[in-house]
Amino acid sequence: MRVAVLFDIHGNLPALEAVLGEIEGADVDLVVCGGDAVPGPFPCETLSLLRGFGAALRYVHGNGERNVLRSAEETASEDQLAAQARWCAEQLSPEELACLVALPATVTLAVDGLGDVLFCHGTPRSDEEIVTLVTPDERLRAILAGVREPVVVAGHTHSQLDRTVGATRFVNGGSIGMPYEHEQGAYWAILGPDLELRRTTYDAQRAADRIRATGFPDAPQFAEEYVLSYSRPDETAPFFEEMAVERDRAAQSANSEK
Ligand SMILES: [Mn+2]
Repeated sequence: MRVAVLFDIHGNLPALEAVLGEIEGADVDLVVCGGDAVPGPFPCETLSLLRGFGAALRYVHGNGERNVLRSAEETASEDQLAAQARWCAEQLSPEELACLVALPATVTLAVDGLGDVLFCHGTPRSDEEIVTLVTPDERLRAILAGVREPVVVAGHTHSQLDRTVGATRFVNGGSIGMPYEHEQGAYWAILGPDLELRRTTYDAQRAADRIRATGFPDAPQFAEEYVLSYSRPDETAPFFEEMAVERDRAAQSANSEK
């Protein structure tokens, strides 16, 4: 079996359309959406394209889908991310929201040449746990302790990765809609029989115009930061790594106070 891996689309429809064009010729059996298809500028269109794969789609939720669902039930808008999630919740039909509720946290598939592959958004135990290119082996080893699959494919930090600790290969499939990479484009992957980390280019100017024409809160900023320009992984990884270490510290001190 051969699998196309789509993470962190974030409602960037022009980027997704470009990737779908390549999937058509890639002879894949299944498509895995690894979460954070929403929120973003084109939530309905993004979910509709994914659902077009029908029975060939496996979809695990990210923190993004959870945030959209949570914001559908809250009314206060504290910050930009909450406002974006709420706008998406307002665009989606009750039926589309119900589909998001039903999404699993992980999916395991047997892939040609790679064996059992566990797909998750952040890590096997959390859709918001952070792994970056500067995560020390010891921290990654602890995260993967108890995982039986030889390969774990995740997203969440929006930069492609392929590293191995102990017996486990940990891959980040990259982000289609909001990548932190060295070049513009949509980043995704094909699994089977090898791992192919892919980059698909698309017309950034045209995409930015389409995104700006949506009602997504701060659409011009999204277009500027993720389509017309981009941050590099060596710039973002230390920032996210620090956030992860800070969270671990907070969790430990909360535990020791119990
Ligand atoms: Mn994301």
